[in-house]
Amino acid sequence: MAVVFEKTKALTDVKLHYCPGCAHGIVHRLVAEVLEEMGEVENAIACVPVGCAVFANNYFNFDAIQCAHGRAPATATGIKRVHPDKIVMTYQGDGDLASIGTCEIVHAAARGEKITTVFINNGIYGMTGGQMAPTTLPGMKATTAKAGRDPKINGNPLRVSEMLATLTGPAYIERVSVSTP
Ligand SMILES: Cc1ncc(C[n+]2csc(CCOP(=O)(O)OP(=O)(O)O)c2C)c(N)n1
Repeated sequence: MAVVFEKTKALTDVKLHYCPGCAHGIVHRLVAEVLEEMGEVENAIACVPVGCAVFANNYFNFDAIQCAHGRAPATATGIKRVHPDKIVMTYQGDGDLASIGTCEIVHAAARGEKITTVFINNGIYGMTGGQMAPTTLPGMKATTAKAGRDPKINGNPLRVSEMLATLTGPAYIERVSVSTP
Protein backbone atom coordinates (compact mmCIF):
# COMPACT_ATOMS: atom_id res chain seq x y z
CA MET A 1 0.00 0.00 0.00
CA ALA A 2 1.28 3.49 -0.83
CA VAL A 3 2.36 5.65 2.09
CA VAL A 4 0.43 8.92 1.81
CA PHE A 5 1.53 10.54 5.06
CA GLU A 6 4.37 10.08 7.52
CA LYS A 7 4.87 11.92 10.77
CA THR A 8 8.02 14.02 10.80
CA LYS A 9 11.02 12.34 12.40
CA ALA A 10 11.82 15.62 14.12
CA LEU A 11 9.06 14.92 16.65
CA THR A 12 9.18 12.08 19.19
CA ASP A 13 6.34 9.57 19.53
CA VAL A 14 5.26 11.07 22.86
CA LYS A 15 1.56 11.98 22.84
CA LEU A 16 0.96 15.76 23.05
CA HIS A 17 -0.65 16.83 26.32
CA TYR A 18 -1.41 20.47 25.50
CA CYS A 19 -4.74 22.19 26.17
CA PRO A 20 -6.98 22.59 23.11
CA GLY A 21 -6.44 25.91 21.36
CA CYS A 22 -3.06 26.81 22.87
CA ALA A 23 -1.34 26.30 19.48
CA HIS A 24 1.80 24.64 20.82
CA GLY A 25 1.00 21.27 19.20
CA ILE A 26 0.46 22.81 15.77
CA VAL A 27 3.57 24.96 15.97
CA HIS A 28 5.74 22.12 17.30
CA ARG A 29 4.82 20.18 14.21
CA LEU A 30 5.42 23.10 11.83
CA VAL A 31 8.86 23.76 13.33
CA ALA A 32 9.73 20.06 13.18
CA GLU A 33 8.53 19.64 9.59
CA VAL A 34 10.48 22.67 8.41
CA LEU A 35 13.69 21.44 10.07
CA GLU A 36 13.23 18.07 8.38
CA GLU A 37 12.55 19.69 5.00
CA MET A 38 15.73 21.72 5.41
CA GLY A 39 17.71 18.64 6.43
CA GLU A 40 18.72 20.43 9.63
CA VAL A 41 17.23 18.20 12.34
CA GLU A 42 20.66 16.98 13.47
CA ASN A 43 21.96 20.54 13.41
CA ALA A 44 19.23 22.27 15.42
CA ILE A 45 19.28 23.47 19.02
CA ALA A 46 16.10 24.80 20.64
CA CYS A 47 16.24 27.07 23.68
CA VAL A 48 13.02 26.57 25.64
CA PRO A 49 12.21 28.61 28.74
CA VAL A 50 9.61 28.46 31.51
CA GLY A 51 5.96 28.13 30.48
CA CYS A 52 4.37 25.31 28.51
CA ALA A 53 7.16 25.85 25.96
CA VAL A 54 9.43 23.86 28.24
CA PHE A 55 7.52 20.69 27.40
CA ALA A 56 8.93 20.96 23.88
CA ASN A 57 11.81 18.98 25.40
CA ASN A 58 9.47 15.96 25.41
CA TYR A 59 8.41 16.38 21.80
CA PHE A 60 11.25 17.89 19.75
CA ASN A 61 13.47 15.07 18.51
CA PHE A 62 16.52 17.33 18.40
CA ASP A 63 18.72 19.06 20.95
CA ALA A 64 17.02 21.44 23.36
CA ILE A 65 18.13 23.28 26.46
CA GLN A 66 15.95 24.66 29.23
CA CYS A 67 16.51 28.33 30.00
CA ALA A 68 15.54 30.58 32.89
CA HIS A 69 12.18 32.35 32.51
CA GLY A 70 12.39 34.90 29.68
CA ARG A 71 16.10 34.33 29.14
CA ALA A 72 16.08 32.06 26.08
CA PRO A 73 17.40 34.84 23.79
CA ALA A 74 20.46 35.24 26.04
CA THR A 75 21.06 31.48 26.12
CA ALA A 76 20.60 31.28 22.35
CA THR A 77 23.02 34.19 21.87
CA GLY A 78 25.73 32.30 23.75
CA ILE A 79 25.12 29.00 21.97
CA LYS A 80 25.04 30.57 18.50
CA ARG A 81 28.25 32.52 19.09
CA VAL A 82 30.03 29.35 20.21
CA HIS A 83 28.42 27.18 17.50
CA PRO A 84 27.87 29.50 14.52
CA ASP A 85 27.09 26.57 12.22
CA LYS A 86 24.12 25.38 14.27
CA ILE A 87 20.51 26.42 13.71
CA VAL A 88 19.74 28.00 17.08
CA MET A 89 16.19 28.95 17.97
CA THR A 90 14.21 30.13 20.93
CA TYR A 91 10.67 28.89 21.40
CA GLN A 92 8.80 31.19 23.79
CA GLY A 93 5.30 31.91 25.09
CA ASP A 94 3.88 35.40 25.45
CA GLY A 95 4.16 35.45 29.25
CA ASP A 96 7.78 34.46 28.83
CA LEU A 97 8.84 36.62 25.88
CA ALA A 98 6.60 39.67 26.34
CA SER A 99 6.56 39.95 30.13
CA ILE A 100 9.47 38.67 32.24
CA GLY A 101 11.68 38.41 29.14
CA THR A 102 10.80 41.64 27.31
CA CYS A 103 14.24 43.19 27.65
CA GLU A 104 15.98 39.98 26.54
CA ILE A 105 14.16 39.76 23.23
CA VAL A 106 14.41 43.51 22.55
CA HIS A 107 18.17 43.56 23.05
CA ALA A 108 18.79 40.29 21.18
CA ALA A 109 16.79 41.76 18.28
CA ALA A 110 18.60 45.08 18.50
CA ARG A 111 21.95 43.28 18.43
CA GLY A 112 20.81 41.34 15.40
CA GLU A 113 21.73 37.96 16.88
CA LYS A 114 21.72 35.23 14.24
CA ILE A 115 19.00 33.21 15.93
CA THR A 116 15.38 32.38 15.15
CA THR A 117 12.64 33.07 17.66
CA VAL A 118 9.31 31.28 17.50
CA PHE A 119 6.92 33.33 19.62
CA ILE A 120 3.71 31.58 20.67
CA ASN A 121 1.26 34.36 21.37
CA ASN A 122 -1.86 32.67 22.70
CA GLY A 123 -2.79 35.76 24.68
CA ILE A 124 -2.65 34.02 28.03
CA TYR A 125 -0.38 32.53 30.67
CA GLY A 126 -1.25 28.90 29.96
CA MET A 127 0.92 26.95 32.37
CA THR A 128 -0.08 28.89 35.48
CA GLY A 129 -3.84 28.91 34.86
CA GLY A 130 -4.96 31.44 32.26
CA GLN A 131 -3.85 34.76 33.75
CA MET A 132 -3.80 37.92 31.62
CA ALA A 133 -0.66 38.27 29.50
CA PRO A 134 0.90 41.43 28.02
CA THR A 135 -0.67 40.38 24.72
CA THR A 136 -4.20 39.65 25.98
CA LEU A 137 -6.50 41.60 23.68
CA PRO A 138 -9.00 44.21 24.94
CA GLY A 139 -12.18 42.40 25.96
CA MET A 140 -10.47 39.02 26.06
CA LYS A 141 -11.20 37.13 29.28
CA ALA A 142 -8.53 35.82 31.63
CA THR A 143 -8.65 34.45 35.18
CA THR A 144 -7.22 37.80 36.33
CA ALA A 145 -9.55 39.85 34.09
CA LYS A 146 -12.81 37.99 34.40
CA ALA A 147 -14.92 40.57 32.57
CA GLY A 148 -12.30 40.83 29.84
CA ARG A 149 -9.22 43.05 29.57
CA ASP A 150 -10.17 46.68 30.11
CA PRO A 151 -7.43 48.98 28.78
CA LYS A 152 -8.49 51.70 31.25
CA ILE A 153 -7.66 49.39 34.16
CA ASN A 154 -5.27 46.82 32.68
CA GLY A 155 -3.46 48.92 30.10
CA ASN A 156 -3.12 48.13 26.40
CA PRO A 157 -1.59 44.98 24.93
CA LEU A 158 1.95 44.99 23.51
CA ARG A 159 2.31 44.58 19.75
CA VAL A 160 5.52 42.59 19.89
CA SER A 161 6.18 41.86 16.22
CA GLU A 162 5.37 45.41 15.17
CA MET A 163 7.52 46.81 17.98
CA LEU A 164 10.54 44.64 17.10
CA ALA A 165 10.06 45.44 13.41
CA THR A 166 11.04 49.07 14.15
CA LEU A 167 14.58 47.89 14.99
CA THR A 168 17.49 47.60 12.56
CA GLY A 169 18.78 44.24 13.83
CA PRO A 170 16.09 41.72 12.86
CA ALA A 171 16.42 40.19 9.38
CA TYR A 172 12.86 38.94 9.13
CA ILE A 173 9.74 39.22 11.27
CA GLU A 174 6.41 37.68 10.40
CA ARG A 175 3.22 37.41 12.46
CA VAL A 176 0.83 34.66 11.41
CA SER A 177 -2.22 32.87 12.74
CA VAL A 178 -2.41 29.10 13.12
CA SER A 179 -6.15 29.07 13.77
CA THR A 180 -7.04 27.88 10.26
CA PRO A 181 -5.37 25.29 8.03
C1 LIG B 1 10.82 33.52 37.86
C2 LIG B 1 9.43 32.95 37.66
N1 LIG B 1 8.36 33.79 37.66
C3 LIG B 1 7.12 33.32 37.47
C4 LIG B 1 6.92 31.98 37.27
C5 LIG B 1 5.51 31.44 37.07
N2 LIG B 1 5.23 31.14 35.67
C6 LIG B 1 5.41 29.90 35.17
S1 LIG B 1 4.97 29.82 33.55
C7 LIG B 1 4.53 31.45 33.51
C8 LIG B 1 3.97 32.12 32.29
C9 LIG B 1 3.67 31.18 31.19
O1 LIG B 1 2.99 31.82 30.16
P1 LIG B 1 3.49 31.80 28.67
O2 LIG B 1 4.90 32.22 28.58
O3 LIG B 1 2.50 32.61 27.90
O4 LIG B 1 3.46 30.29 28.25
P2 LIG B 1 2.28 29.25 28.04
O5 LIG B 1 2.27 28.45 29.30
O6 LIG B 1 1.00 30.02 27.79
O7 LIG B 1 2.70 28.47 26.85
C10 LIG B 1 4.73 32.03 34.77
C11 LIG B 1 4.43 33.46 35.08
C12 LIG B 1 8.05 31.13 37.27
N3 LIG B 1 7.95 29.81 37.05
N4 LIG B 1 9.28 31.65 37.44
